Amino acid sequence: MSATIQSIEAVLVDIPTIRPHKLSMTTMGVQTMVIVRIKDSDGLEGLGEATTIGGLAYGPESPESVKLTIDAYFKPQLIGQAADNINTLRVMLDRSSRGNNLAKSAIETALLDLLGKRLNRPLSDLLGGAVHQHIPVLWTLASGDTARDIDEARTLMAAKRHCDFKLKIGSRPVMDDVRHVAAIKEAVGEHASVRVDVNQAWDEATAAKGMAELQAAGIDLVEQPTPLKDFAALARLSAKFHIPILADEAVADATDMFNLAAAGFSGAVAMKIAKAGGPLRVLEQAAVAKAAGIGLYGGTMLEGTIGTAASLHAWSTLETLHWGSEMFGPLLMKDDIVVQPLDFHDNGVDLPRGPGLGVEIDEDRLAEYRRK
Ligand code: MUC
Ligand code: MG
Repeated sequence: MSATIQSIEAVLVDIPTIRPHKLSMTTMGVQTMVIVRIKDSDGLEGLGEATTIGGLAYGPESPESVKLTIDAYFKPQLIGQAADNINTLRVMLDRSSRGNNLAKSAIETALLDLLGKRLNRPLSDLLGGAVHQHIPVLWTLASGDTARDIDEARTLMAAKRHCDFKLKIGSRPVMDDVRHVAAIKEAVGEHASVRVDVNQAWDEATAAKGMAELQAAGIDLVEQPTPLKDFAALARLSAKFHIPILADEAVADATDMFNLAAAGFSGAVAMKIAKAGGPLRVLEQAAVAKAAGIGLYGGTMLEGTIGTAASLHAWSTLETLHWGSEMFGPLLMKDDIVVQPLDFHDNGVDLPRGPGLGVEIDEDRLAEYRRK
């Protein structure tokens, strides 16, 4: 008889960021993770993480609501079930609960980690096997200050920690943002790829003006310039400019990807396990994007090491990540809650080895940062 699910715990963990992280909708000084621990009847444990940005500023699930969803709704359904048939458990959760993809992602990740530990195989093996062991990772410059961003970029380039940068814009008038971006592009030079993330802050007319200016300044990619539900605007803008658009908030899962492509969008997609509902679900989205000729990019919700490792296992199975990844979340936090942090070097990060996620909790530091 296979092992059954014995206990599920969802823990809120607050870790300060290394500097303020300024997005168009909020400025972060702390990151809150929901760490999920699933134990089976053989005493094995699987880890998962659900993380968002700025409480409810980014999307409809907050860390607190994720914990409540897991405690009140998912846990009673999952306890006592066979732990190793993840597809059956996911179908059960999808039938009983609409949406709540962040909470589902944490559960799916923890079940995959548990199965990997049981089989003594890395999570990427459960997804068909890793094609890559080292994933490129850019850095986001978002201090809100141009000179500070340039210093930060130069330090990271010199250390070969990152060679590409994403700039968070959209909270200031468009031409102020364009000047900020152009100054950074000028400072980092032609070999560094500079992209911007507007996080939905522009209307279509402002986006058209902004994209023309950013294209002239040598910027490589414009992420989510317009509101998430306006697929027609994204499609029109993608037809109008050479500079490609990266769809982020607009596309959570495979269905969104299909609908955006069917609306005439061309460009790229920021895949995130949190938006899609887990590593298995995000790879369904990747397949739709690939079929539609949309470029792939490994996106983050600024997860800590557990969520980042889960994402890396998914990205490692894809032949091509056209725009690399942004899996730097653990580096934005002042501390970590795992024993062995991820190895960031040579403008990327290594896929962790070891069974499941390849990540182990540091109980002392978890105790220090868990919400009291
Ligand atoms: C987003 O919208 O892309 C990812 C990197 C970063 O700095 O913010 C996030 C969210
Ligand atoms: Mg984004």
